[in-house]
Amino acid sequence: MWAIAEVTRGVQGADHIVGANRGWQVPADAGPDAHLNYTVWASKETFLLDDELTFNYQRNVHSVFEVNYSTFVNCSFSMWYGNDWIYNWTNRGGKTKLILNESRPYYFACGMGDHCRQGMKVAINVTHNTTKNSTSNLSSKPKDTSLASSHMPLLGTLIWSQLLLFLFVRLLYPSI
Ligand SMILES: [Cu+2]
Repeated sequence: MWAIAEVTRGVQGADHIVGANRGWQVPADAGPDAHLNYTVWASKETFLLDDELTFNYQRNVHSVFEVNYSTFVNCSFSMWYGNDWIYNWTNRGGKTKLILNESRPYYFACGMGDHCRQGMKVAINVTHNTTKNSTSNLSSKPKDTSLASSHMPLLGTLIWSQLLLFLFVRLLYPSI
């Protein structure tokens, strides 16, 4: 049952569109009324294993680089050198879709100009889906305990009556 749920989850993995309808751009370019903030966007999403992550952006204007944590924090990378970023996910068509197939934090940033420093970066944390398993455990547990508790008093009574009988016999016939 658990295995089936996991497989289904993999097939139906949610697609998270970075920045929703605002897409992937320099936050300030979306205008002050948009309040575009990728940290806020990510905090409202739940990223589960095998979900999809989609970046929609203006081609040749922006890029999608996967970086490590310190590079993410400092924006200390250059898209022209391959030693300070993990992977270049930039797609010429302006649409990057990737599958989050590892439960770990992921860090992405744009490598164009100072876009990263301007907040064009996003950190997401992918977790393994355990909610479904824990709820199924919760629903099966009361059934087990109710079954056990309904048998328990009967078993207890039997043991106690045997013990009392034994002690009674010992009292009457101490020589046995
Ligand atoms: Cu950019």
